[in-house]
Amino acid sequence: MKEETGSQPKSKTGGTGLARHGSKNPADGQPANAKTERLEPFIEDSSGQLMNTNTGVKINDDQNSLKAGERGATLLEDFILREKITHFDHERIPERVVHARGSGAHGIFKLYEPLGEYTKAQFLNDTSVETPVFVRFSTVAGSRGSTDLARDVRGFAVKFYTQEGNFDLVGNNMPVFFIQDATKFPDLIHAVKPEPDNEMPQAASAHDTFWDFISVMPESTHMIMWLMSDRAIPRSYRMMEGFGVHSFRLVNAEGKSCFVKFHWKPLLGVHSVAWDEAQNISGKDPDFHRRDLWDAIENGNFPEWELGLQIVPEEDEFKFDFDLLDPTKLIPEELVPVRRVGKMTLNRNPDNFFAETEQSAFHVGHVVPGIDFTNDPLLQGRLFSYTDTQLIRLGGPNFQEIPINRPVVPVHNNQRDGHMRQTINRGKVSYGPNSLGNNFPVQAKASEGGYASYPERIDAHKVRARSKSFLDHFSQAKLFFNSQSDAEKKHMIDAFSFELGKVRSNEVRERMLGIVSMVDKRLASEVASALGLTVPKNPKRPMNRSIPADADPADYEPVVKEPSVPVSPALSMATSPKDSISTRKIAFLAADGVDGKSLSTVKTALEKAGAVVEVIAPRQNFVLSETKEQLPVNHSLLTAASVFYDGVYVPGGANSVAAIAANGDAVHFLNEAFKHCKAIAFDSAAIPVIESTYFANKVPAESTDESVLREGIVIGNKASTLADRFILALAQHRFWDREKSGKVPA
Ligand code: HDE
Repeated sequence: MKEETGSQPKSKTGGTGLARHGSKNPADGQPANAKTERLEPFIEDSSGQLMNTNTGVKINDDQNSLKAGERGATLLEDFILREKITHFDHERIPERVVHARGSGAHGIFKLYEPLGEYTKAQFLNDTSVETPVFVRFSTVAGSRGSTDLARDVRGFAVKFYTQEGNFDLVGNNMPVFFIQDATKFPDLIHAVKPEPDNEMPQAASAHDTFWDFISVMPESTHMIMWLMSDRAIPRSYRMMEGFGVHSFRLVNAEGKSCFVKFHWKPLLGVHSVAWDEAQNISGKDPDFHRRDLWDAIENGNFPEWELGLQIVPEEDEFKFDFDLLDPTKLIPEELVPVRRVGKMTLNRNPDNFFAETEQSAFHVGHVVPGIDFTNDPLLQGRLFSYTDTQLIRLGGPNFQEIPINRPVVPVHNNQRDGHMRQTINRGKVSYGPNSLGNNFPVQAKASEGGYASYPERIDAHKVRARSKSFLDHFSQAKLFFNSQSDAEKKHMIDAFSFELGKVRSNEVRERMLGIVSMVDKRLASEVASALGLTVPKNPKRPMNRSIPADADPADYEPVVKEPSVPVSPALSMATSPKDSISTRKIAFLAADGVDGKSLSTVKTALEKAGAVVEVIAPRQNFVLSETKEQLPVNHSLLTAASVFYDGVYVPGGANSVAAIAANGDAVHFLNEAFKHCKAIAFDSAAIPVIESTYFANKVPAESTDESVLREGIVIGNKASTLADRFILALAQHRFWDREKSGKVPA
């Protein structure tokens, strides 16, 4: 059939690739590894192959260029050398202007219940379908090679390859944004990127231009609270929430529409690291999140999220005391609960970072019938930006033909040619209407799945203006701050103190203190005291320079009001479930002479509970147990660091204990784990190690369940009981109360 020769490649199995992609593995009922069939025609595997050029000529000597004599000049004639070097010279493409640093993974999405009441999107109606997905997580500000652990927003972009075309949910790990109008985005990004004169600092918001901009943009206040919270330093991509941010529309088969906010809820809970830890990780393993995601998938610990929807009936648009179209606002879960409608499982790492992760092109405008937009002015601007940016980054208009971006359905339209066109369109007809091609490809009726935009009525003046309903900049910032636990609040005070501490302009710092005082007086005064400044007396009118030239500033005066609900527990990570240690990484510190039983009983128990145990010793390869058995070692104290782990255990064995107690790196390891509020366990025989730590006086002579839940430190002489208590402690993630007693000088 001529019309079937669209851009969708045929797989080796003859289908269009994804028909069996991600199907269940009947043996264990688990989702099968996201299959590569969709990408099969593009996969190159060199094993067992002879080397050849890009034109297919076999290469005889890949070690020497063609020369005039052994010591002679290289000849221009050497087409093999020129091809190789030319290709190499052009290996890099421009990195993304934002979200340059990222990591991707394949997976599947499975729906729990049909949602026909709200949307006609097929993949949200058919519970028997497993929709393949590709997900890319990212930071925003840093370059492609920057650290994963920067204090930053994380991108959370999901491409669903549905049978009705690709749907991209291009979200973040925070539910709101810095600005209300797309036109301010280039300014925001210029302010946060390294400063243009000296290109510093890399992947950091702690500098003058960022805070200068924020200090005259009160609309950023809510987002700044999120950015200064621990949400900006996640423990893992696998432990982050995701948010579509804007209000979108769902439209059902009858054409009825409702508003929707999209959420991703991680099944491992939402967890973060400590700021000092983040900075350490940035030095010791800048690929920490990338490695964590990769390793988890390689080990079969497939990360999972539930898709959540907050649905607001169309008629309730004005029911809230904030504007649903304002992207600096969230809908508190207490007002509209999040309904969990399906699950995403990431189960396959990419084969090739560049071809898949780097070349993936997400676009908030990639929607399918049943999903539509609202007039959120930030969303509207994004609808332009994402295609535009690919034209330079991926080099032309055919980026949708790159394997990772292709839909799973064949493409038939009259678009032709262009840079690097892959599709070979047959026939003479590339226009419509036509008669020579029987008018094919023909438009699809709505009943045939044709996309019809929601016919929202708009009757308005053409103006450049900000809606008055967008002027409340502080109420939800307050809601966020008030909903945090004491430890989370303390971390925010520290984060503001650090970030503004790195700013050199006192004017900027003071303006920021004024803005922060609109959120919480104590927050402002504690930050002011860390900066050696005072909170401005009359911060009622934070300076707002985001005002049109001819506007009356009174029209842009922020509205000061209280939040719709006083607190929202869902905004705090302290309320995240703490009942599992699945995939947590635990370090065991051991040396020659370790008590093999004390090590293996606890190891087996932790692994049974889903944790990953690594043995760390003064040297690589192995330690000898008390009974001279060789026990494998994963890392030496030189290549490992406490910041890579969620907890530490010191097994018994007199010689091992003595060696660990006398080893400065091992003691530092423990002190640092204590400082970062992690669960720590000791075999009772490891008392000499305890004595060489800073926190010796915090370790109870004997543990009880209560002491463990309070202190996070476990000691015991019965390995099985000790393991149970250690599991209890590890599941709490962190014991932030330790910070109250002053910092450990680790
Ligand atoms: Fe983006 N954004 N953005 N953004 N965004 C890009 O597209 C843009 C915004 C988000 O893993 C760019 O392909 C504008 C909000 C993610 O490949 C670019 C505005 C949210 C990613 C772009 C926004 C996002 C991007 C850069 C304001 C959360 C990474 C490279 C109107 C809901 C996707 C690219 C990936 C990437 C523009 C605001 C999320 C330039 C103009 C709000 C996760 O097109």
